Amino acid sequence: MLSFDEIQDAVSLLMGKKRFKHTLGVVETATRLAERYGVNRDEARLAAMLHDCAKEMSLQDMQNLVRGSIYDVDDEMLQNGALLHGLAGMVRAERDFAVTNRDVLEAIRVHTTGKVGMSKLDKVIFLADYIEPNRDFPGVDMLRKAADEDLDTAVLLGYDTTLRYLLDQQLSIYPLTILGRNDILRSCK
Ligand code: DGI
Ligand code: FE
Ligand code: FE
Ligand code: FE
Repeated sequence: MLSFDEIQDAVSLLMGKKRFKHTLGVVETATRLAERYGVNRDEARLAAMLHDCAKEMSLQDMQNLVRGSIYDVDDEMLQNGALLHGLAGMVRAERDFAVTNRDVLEAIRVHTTGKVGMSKLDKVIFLADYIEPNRDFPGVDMLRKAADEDLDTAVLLGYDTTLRYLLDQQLSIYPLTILGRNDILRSCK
């Protein structure tokens, strides 16, 4: 069994300085949100530490990593590292970091798109990734404030920020991003 500090040291070698700093920010924010919303703190810390562990792999390495995983991957996800690094990170967390907790692995897997029926842990990681202290984009302060008040409302606001960004950049919207957004919208009503 690797200790959290051993995992942290290994993760620091898998990414550049900036992304590692982001990762530590996600750990800090996820821990705080976990306490606020009654999520297991150690699970949140571990998922946060590993959430981007595959982000700096080449697309081809990510593709090789997810080959043979039980999750079927469609072509859009397979061709886009921004979409694939969650699943690749999950496989890496399980294979190279011996993570066995399914809830932790799932939070890593879905941290970019979310999904229909997110757990509280999934939401905490999704949101922490968005609002950690090193993030700076228009609207981040509103999102931080929302995250202190209501988890679902903040996740919805995160989705809507992503969707606006994707539209502005004329990027493809992955269907699960829409399904996840509509699902959390229903929870907010
Ligand atoms: O890995 P991080 O940069 O910390 O954050 P992330 O895992 O949330 O990834 C954000 C990136 O993913 C950002 O460039 C937008 C992209 N993304 C999120 N949802 C979608 C998406 N890209 C496309 N094409 N479609 C989506 O639905
Ligand atoms: Fe990510
Ligand atoms: Fe995110
Ligand atoms: Fe991230």
